[in-house]
Formats: sequence, C-alpha cells, structure tokens
Amino acid sequence: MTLHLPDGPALEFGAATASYQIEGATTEDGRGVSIWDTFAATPGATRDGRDGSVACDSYHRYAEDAALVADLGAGWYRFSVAWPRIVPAGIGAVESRGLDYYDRLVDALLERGVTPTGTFYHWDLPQPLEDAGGWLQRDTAYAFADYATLVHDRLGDRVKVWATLNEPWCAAYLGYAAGVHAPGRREGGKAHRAAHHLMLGHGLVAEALHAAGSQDVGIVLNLAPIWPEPGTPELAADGVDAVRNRVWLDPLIDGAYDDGLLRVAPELADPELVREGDLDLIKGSADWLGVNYYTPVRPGPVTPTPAGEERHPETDAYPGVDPVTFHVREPRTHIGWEVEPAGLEELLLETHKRTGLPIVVTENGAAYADDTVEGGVVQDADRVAYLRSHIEATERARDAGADIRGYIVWTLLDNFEWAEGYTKFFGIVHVDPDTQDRTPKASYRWLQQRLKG
Ligand code: PNW
Repeated sequence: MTLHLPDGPALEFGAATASYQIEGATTEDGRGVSIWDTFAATPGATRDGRDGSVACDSYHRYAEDAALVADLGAGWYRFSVAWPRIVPAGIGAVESRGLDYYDRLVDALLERGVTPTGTFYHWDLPQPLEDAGGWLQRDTAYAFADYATLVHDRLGDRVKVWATLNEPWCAAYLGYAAGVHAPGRREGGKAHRAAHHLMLGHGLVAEALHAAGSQDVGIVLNLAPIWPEPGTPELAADGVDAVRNRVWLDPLIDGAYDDGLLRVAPELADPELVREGDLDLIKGSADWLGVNYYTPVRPGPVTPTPAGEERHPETDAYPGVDPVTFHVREPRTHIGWEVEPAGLEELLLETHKRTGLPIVVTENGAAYADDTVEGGVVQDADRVAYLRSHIEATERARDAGADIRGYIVWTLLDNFEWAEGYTKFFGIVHVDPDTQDRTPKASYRWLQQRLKG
C-alpha cells in the first residue's frame, strides 16, 4: 500500500517541469556539467543551436513558479532534481548549495499549499559519469542510488512521493542508439545495456528508499499503445512493443525479460550484464507507475523509397527491431505528433490490467505554434482542446476501473524542449524569451476555472 499517493474520489491535478528545461543557472552554486550542457553545445544537436543555460531562470524565479501552480488550483507540482547540482562529479563530493535550492523550492510549494513530487533523473547525467561510459556502465546505477539517497535524506521529510527515472526509453534509446538526445551516441544494441542499467538504478533507489521507510517510490515511463498499420509484419510490431513498453514493465512486474524481447535485444541474455539478483531487485520495486502520454505509435511495413533504399532512421531508436516506418495520422500538433485521446484511454486500461499498480498520468500536453495575444491573454485554443479531450480520456479509463490517481499537465512553462530547443512550446504559461516574464495562457485559465470553479 502506498501512504501518500492521493486516493480521493476525484483525480488530483498537477503541473510538471524538469530541471534542465527550466532552471538555467547552469554554472551557479557549484553545479557540475551535465550531458545536456555538453550535447546542446554540439553544433546541430538542437534545432536552434540553443541550450538550457538560461531557460526560464527558475533557479531564481522558483517562488513565482510555485505561486503559479498554487493559483492554478493544482494540488501537485512535479519537479526533477539536477544530479550535477547535488553531486557535481557524479560521485563523491556533495554540493550543499544544490540541496539548499531544492529545499527552498519545496518550502515555497508547501507554504502555498502545493504538494511537491520529485523525480531523481530527468536526463541530466553528470558529464564525468558519461566520460566513464555513462549508462553503458554498471557503476552508473550505483552512483545514481547514492545520489538519490542523499536527496531523499534531505527532502524526504517533506517530499513523500518520488519517481526514480523519467522516460528511460528516451535516456537509453534516443541517447545511446538514435543519438538525438544526450549523450548523442549511436551505439545500436548497446542501448539495451543502458536500458538494463537504468532499471538497475531504479531498483537500487527503490530498495534504499524503502529501507528508509518510503512507501511511495514510482517510475515514470513513456509507454505507448502500439497500433500497427495493415501489412506490418507481426514480429516487427512485437519488437516495437518490446523496446517501448515491455523492456520496462516485464522486469518490474515479472522480474524477467521475455522471449520476444530477447529476440530483439540478445544483449539482455548476457549474464555479465543482467547479473544474478538484478531482476529480483527490480521485480515489485515500484509502488506506483507514472505514465507519460502524447501520441500513439503506428509501425507500418517498410516501403522502398524512390531511390530503392530502405533507410528509415526512426528505427535507430529501436535497435534489433526489424525495420518499420512510423506513421503519423492527422491531426498533428506543432511538434508533428498525432492527436489521439483514445490512445491514452486504451493505454491506461491496458497498463492497469498489466500492472495492477496505482497510476498517475505524469505528463500529457501539446506543443502548438498558433498562440496569439489578445486582451493580455495568450490564446491557445488548440491546447485547451487537447487537454480537455485527454483529461476526459483519463476519466473514462478511471470510470472503467483503472486505478488512476492523478493527471499532471506537461508543462507549467514554455521551456527548453530538448532537441527542439526553443522552437516548440508545451507550456500553459508563456515565458518571454528575453525577460523570462511569465504570462498565463488561456489553457491555464481554462484549467484554473475547472480546478477552482
Ligand atoms: C518527454 N520523442 O520528452 C519529456 O519527459 C519532457 O521532458 C518533454 O518536454 C516532453 O516529453 C515533450 O517532448 C520526450 O522524440 C521527448 O519521442 C522526445 C520524445 C519523447 C518524449
């Protein structure tokens, strides 16, 4: 049983952010270098060549952010802790000024009646650990557990609900196979090793926090409904599902990697990688599950390009999987992702059936470019429609019996959108790129109306 996850008659609402996307101040108060500092500084890595060194300046404006969440009427704020602020070299010396920052943030939220929920890893790995091999190294999982434990020691008296990892699929496969996220490596099947080490890190953190008395340790996954197009070879679709969904859920629920997964990821059958006891540690380690959802995944058969080539770069993020094309139907958001609320409803029902765990929708939201300012308010009718339809989908899944505790919108602020830089914005609050001034959008007002009546 979890102790602090909400379990009232209605969904608990919240807003989410992540450290590197909003904080800025990347050289302040002893913060070490992260893989995203390094990656974003690489020519061509982000669409506009920009990085998170200023972002929303939340390192200094956190109290204003906390007030925005409180005014929204949201019960929850989901934030992440930047590992290089706490342990600048990844292992060893602790930077107390980094811990002090999260202390201030947490107190600012609690003073305003907002419950903070923390994530230990939203992709900002300390660069020295990457230089030693990053998530391809087993030691990184142990370093992660040491860091997370000391954050919990400091904040655990006030922050009760924790997630270990955010979207390990992105960290492993976009980072180490497709190379479109930090650290920007294209190592093919070695990314499966990163996946296992991330899950080992999760298991070690859960073990440590449970030993310290926590009963609310979760993990946030970007699971997806897999909807194959007609003619897709069954094995190819199964491989996509294996890498996107099962590589995380199977060890968590069954304590095993299944045969279909081992077919595409033979690396996971290596006893040097998956050591005795690893899967026992991971099995049953999550008290709750965070599900991030934006769009369904539609693998389709490979059709030869006019040149007769069959190169489909999306499959780089699915190493070992037979080539497929990824289809995207209309309508789409500005980032090109299909809008399909039925995907969320199906995903929540399936995930409930598969795991039985309490679920929180830890991210859902949309990038749109057509925000206009009218009467001092940023009008973002498309985002309102997206949020409304997906909240309704969440409620339908809940009414049908899925154990869903909350819905957290991605994201509070227009911020650094990873490889997209500052060209795609998911915020319900506009942030002026020059002054960092915050202005609530119509979507914020709409949600506020719903939450405050
Ligand atoms: C998630 N993809 O990222 C993250 O958790 C957020 O930090 C991010 O801002 C949000 O979704 C919107 O993108 C993803 O390319 C980034 O498949 C990229 C992908 C998926 C998730």
